[in-house]
Amino acid sequence: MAVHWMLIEMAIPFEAKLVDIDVDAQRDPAYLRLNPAGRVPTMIVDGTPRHETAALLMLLSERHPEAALAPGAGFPNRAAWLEMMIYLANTVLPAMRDWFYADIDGAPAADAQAVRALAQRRIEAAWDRLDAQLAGGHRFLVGNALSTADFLAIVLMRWSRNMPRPATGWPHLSGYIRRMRALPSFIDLVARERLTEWRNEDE
Ligand SMILES: N[C@@H](CCC(=O)N[C@@H](CS)C(=O)NCC(=O)O)C(=O)O
Repeated sequence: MAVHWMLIEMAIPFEAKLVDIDVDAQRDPAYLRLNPAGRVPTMIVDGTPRHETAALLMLLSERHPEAALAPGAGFPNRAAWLEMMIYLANTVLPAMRDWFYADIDGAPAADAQAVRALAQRRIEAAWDRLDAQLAGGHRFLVGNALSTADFLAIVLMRWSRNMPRPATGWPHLSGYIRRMRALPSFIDLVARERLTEWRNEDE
């Protein structure tokens, strides 16, 4: 979803193909040839399949500097951007994976419950950190400009919508989420993916 959203935001031509994980399409032999881990997303760039959401967002921003979705090397917010991207990819995404896949990834039921409890603590700690980041009138996560980090963060926040404490419950995250969901690219994304939850009009 984050990659799809950023492609729409950048208004560059692309072809999207649904890999429906609800019917295990990620384990289809043809898809496994593109992504042997059997995970989504995969983005084919110049004929080569590429993986890992955060890397794909960073790659897109690098290949399309005119979209200005990442501070370039040597710019003042470069370090903060790298730090935020790695934090989201390295800390928040794995905790989300643990929350949603504790059973599937192999833990026995009792252990899976403990894995999920730890994941929940880590996810809520992330919302604390990101909420603090947005305090004081900051509109975006990095340097007050829209960046790849916002696309990834908002998609992660969306995943928390049915968790015990969704990200929308944090005071600064709530306004940030509303602003990001009002972007024309998000509205377009929601229409293309036929999403019916977590839109501004739903809350
Ligand atoms: N680190 C990978 C994680 C990818 C991932 O876990 N994707 C999930 C969907 S959000 C998936 O493919 N699930 C299906 C499965 O694991 O079978 C990334 O950031 O792209």
